[in-house]
Amino acid sequence: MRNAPTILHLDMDAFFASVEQASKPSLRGKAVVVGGLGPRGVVATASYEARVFGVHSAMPMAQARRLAPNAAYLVPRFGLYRSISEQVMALLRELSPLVEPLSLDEAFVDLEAGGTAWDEPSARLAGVKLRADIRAATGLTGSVGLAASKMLAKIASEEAKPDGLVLIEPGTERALLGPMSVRTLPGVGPATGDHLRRAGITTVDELAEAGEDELVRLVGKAHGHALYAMALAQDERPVVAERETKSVSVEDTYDVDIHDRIRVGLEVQRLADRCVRRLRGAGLSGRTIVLKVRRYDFSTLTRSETLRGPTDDPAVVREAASRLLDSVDTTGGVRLLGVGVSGLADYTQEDLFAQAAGVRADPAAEETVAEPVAEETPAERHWPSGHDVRHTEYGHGWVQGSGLGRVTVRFETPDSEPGRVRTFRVDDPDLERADPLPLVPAGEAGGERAADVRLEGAANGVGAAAGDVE
Ligand code: TTP
Ligand code: MG
Ligand code: MG
Repeated sequence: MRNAPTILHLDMDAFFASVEQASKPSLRGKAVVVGGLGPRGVVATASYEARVFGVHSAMPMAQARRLAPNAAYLVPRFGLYRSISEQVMALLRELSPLVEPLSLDEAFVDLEAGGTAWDEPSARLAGVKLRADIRAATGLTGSVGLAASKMLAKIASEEAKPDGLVLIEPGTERALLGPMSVRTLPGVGPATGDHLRRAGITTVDELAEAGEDELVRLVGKAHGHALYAMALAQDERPVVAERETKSVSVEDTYDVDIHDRIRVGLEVQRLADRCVRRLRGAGLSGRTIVLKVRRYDFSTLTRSETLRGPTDDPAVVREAASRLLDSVDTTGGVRLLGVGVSGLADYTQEDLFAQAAGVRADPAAEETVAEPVAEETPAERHWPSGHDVRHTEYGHGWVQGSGLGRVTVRFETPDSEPGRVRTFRVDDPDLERADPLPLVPAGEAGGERAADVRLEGAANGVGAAAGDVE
């Protein structure tokens, strides 16, 4: 492991909800919940103001509404979140060529590889400057962790939340991790946590004391070794810019076309298992399950389904693959079948024991992202809560709610004062859907990019003073 805290982990704070607050002045400082508003909708995220009431990601929306009846409830705007994410990732790439995005709002950066930092003061300064740059470019806050390994950098950014920076000095890792819950470690989800607790292990120190052999006995060979290394704060994983492997897949061509539907189903199950063995062998998991079918006439089609989180659970992949098969007509016979997994991630992100035992860690993890809209009224479909609109007379606004033939709009923009609300008929010809406005007006973005923070200062030791910022 390196001896300077030059691995940076960034994670944006309450990302979707913060974007909504930045674009809607009337929601700043308020409880905001973003997610599926349909009957089976779940919370994607909640603003920190809403978390006070106990609302959190993956919670059924109905439960969130009971806990925080006065919060603003909004439908996600993925296109906007993706564009903000690209702005943030571009700032990270200014720091180093080695940027490893984990999701829209999260990435590792190897500052040393970029020549941006080489010791504690320069690393801290880079983190401070990055947070200021992100704020200037997007108006949003992100939390930064700095450490000598990926695992600790991620733990540090979690500790820093919200809107903070935490640097873990090399050499202090074990003392810091020791009293923490085993759940702090990557890959230790609720199921592994419970399993370890029944064996009398709740803290990282207790994990280390249990010893490698005992951990292997408890959670299996691969996971036991990994768990023990993590307990000792050993993590040598490098930051990798692009994954060389984009997907893992297996396929079989049949000498004789298969006609029997049951046989096709069994083949798909077998391929799913083989694909998962390969996936696990590479230490990966993935979010998107792909089924490939070549029919008797050589027409080839692929069907895919994206899960809420990455998996390497054979049962989950098998089920997804057979759901996909349900939508394919194979009556004329099948020449080739394939199952693949893409959208790859390190498999330690999931619950290790749940995978090992074939237990489902989190039922929501297998739910598809698609939101059922069947029970929404046509008005709600056309005027989704939170989406932007434009009125010929009143200008730019967003949908606060709709129903009973009416749509309520609040007229405000990211750089205006909180605006006022007006109600229209859903078919008002003066009202139309609009694209989101930039969160920071063009021209201002980046205008005040951390001018007062100079990286060169770090080399002279001056930069260490920046540590007081946090
Ligand atoms: P997170 O970074 O896990 O959460 P967050 O940014 O909302 O809050 P914080 O990091 O401050 O704790 O996820 C990033 C975004 O991903 C989140 O804003 C919404 C989305 N998301 C989901 O859609 N479903 C989920 O279950 C989770 C965890 C996140
Ligand atoms: Mg986040
Ligand atoms: Mg995140």
